[in-house]
Amino acid sequence: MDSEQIAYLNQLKEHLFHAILEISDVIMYGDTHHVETINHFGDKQLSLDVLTDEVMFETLRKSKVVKYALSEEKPELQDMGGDHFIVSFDPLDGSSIVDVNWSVGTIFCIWPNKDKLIGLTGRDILSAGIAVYGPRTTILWYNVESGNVEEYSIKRDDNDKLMWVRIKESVKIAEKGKIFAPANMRASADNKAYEALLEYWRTNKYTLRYTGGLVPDVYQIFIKGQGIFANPVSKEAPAKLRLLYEVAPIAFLVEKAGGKTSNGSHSILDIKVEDYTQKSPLAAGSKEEVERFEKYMAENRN
Ligand code: FDP
Repeated sequence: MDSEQIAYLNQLKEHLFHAILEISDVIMYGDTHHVETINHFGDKQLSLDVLTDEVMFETLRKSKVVKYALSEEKPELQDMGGDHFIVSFDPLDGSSIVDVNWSVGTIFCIWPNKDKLIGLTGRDILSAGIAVYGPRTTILWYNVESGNVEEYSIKRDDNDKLMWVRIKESVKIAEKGKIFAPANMRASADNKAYEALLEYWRTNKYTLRYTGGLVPDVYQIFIKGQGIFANPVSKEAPAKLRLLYEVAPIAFLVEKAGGKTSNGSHSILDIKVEDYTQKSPLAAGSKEEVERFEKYMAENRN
């Protein structure tokens, strides 16, 4: 990227980070119901999914550097009026666990503006970020200048204003690690490879760390610096995770942090975008753990 593009990207980063503060506020004080409701005064109350989606689109419009944006909620190109980037995002991942007050997140992915995303792969991604709304709101972000995945947290400045502070300069994922997050476990009923892999993790005394929220379930791998998140599929339990809004940005960050990703046979970053609602299996984390995942999937194809 040339210095002009980097400056535009940094401008976009500022806006996106601000959106995360706004979304954090919406989650903290917003309505956690999934359906549109009418409040006491007859006002229409929007679901958190819709509210957070609006925060993101509004932010991207204001940034003035984004040509198109699309989200899990609105999976078609929306014109944002700028020139330089296309942004795909999931404004609120984990909407089925927000009501029980578990950690949820936002995922965003910045692509070059080539008028569309069809035909691109994860190798074209310029940068990406994931924000987790837990006891603290934090962000993982890929810094194009340093080539590092960084972690940011919120602090208050002397005037009590919220600001972002970088708390880790370079997040790295080790080659192996005995933490596992087994998503879509129902697939193991008719996917023998997954059943065998679960048995491997159990008998080798891996530590189970799974919440059912993709963002916290993946985020832990960056912070603990090891482990595997696996979301294999089966005939009875097909893919649910979406390539553009979840799988590709997460894979980009994992691989930039030194980890590995797979759809069962190759890196997620080599999957070509064919449509804006495409789904994919996902394994991500420590290199050796993801290699084992691939080996099991290859040996036990059913
Ligand atoms: P949710 O439906 O709660 O928004 O992709 C969405 C997601 O959550 C992921 O965060 C999570 O990993 C996955 O779905 C969980 O799916 P299941 O509840 O079907 O296991």
